[in-house]
Amino acid sequence: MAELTGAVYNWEAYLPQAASDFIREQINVLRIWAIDNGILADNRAAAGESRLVTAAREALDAAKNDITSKTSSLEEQQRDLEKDYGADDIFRALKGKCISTDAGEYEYELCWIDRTSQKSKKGHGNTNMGNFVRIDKEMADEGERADGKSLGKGERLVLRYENGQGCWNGPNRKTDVWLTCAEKDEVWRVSESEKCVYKMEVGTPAACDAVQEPGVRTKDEL
Ligand code: MAN
Repeated sequence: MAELTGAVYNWEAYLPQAASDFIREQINVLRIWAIDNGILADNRAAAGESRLVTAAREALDAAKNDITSKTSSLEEQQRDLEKDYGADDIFRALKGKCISTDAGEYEYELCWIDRTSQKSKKGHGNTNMGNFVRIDKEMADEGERADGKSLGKGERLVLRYENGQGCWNGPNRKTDVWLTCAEKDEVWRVSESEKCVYKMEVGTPAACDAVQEPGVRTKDEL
């Protein structure tokens, strides 16, 4: 038994915390069962506590840890459910994905439903341009462009990213991410209308269902 326990404890060093807690709990359950059934002697350990009590206490601690970690994962899931992922949760699938574009001194990155950032190409680090807060709709009124990458005219989804890194002598950085229907996810251009207030123009298939416009076919028509 001692040899077996030793082997299992060595294994534990290589396991993630949850797996090692699980194994320890199972060993304690087995130990309690073995003592109850007279297979293992209920010797007193150094602290004067019987093995049965030690095992039961450890099993209780393991169960408490399990409750704590499950409760925090439940809270995380509940916070996630409260987030706005748009009509039909369309942006949920894009969560965690990022797209970026090169623009002079910087590379600009959009991480869907997460954050926007400005990355210095001269090694001056990353600047947070805002954290996702909500999805709005606004009217776009822009002319055609030769490359076809224009927001065009009509109602567009605008993702708001706020409370980014503080601007020297100014507000915290924020970004409005304007979306229009396109075949692939792509950051078309980034502008800074006022100091530290950014606008990203992005083409994405995620905007095709929500926005109907002449020339843009909906999924049903394809
Ligand atoms: C950096 C960049 C710019 C911004 C200035 C403000 O250079 O984030 O976009 O305008 O800081 O000081």
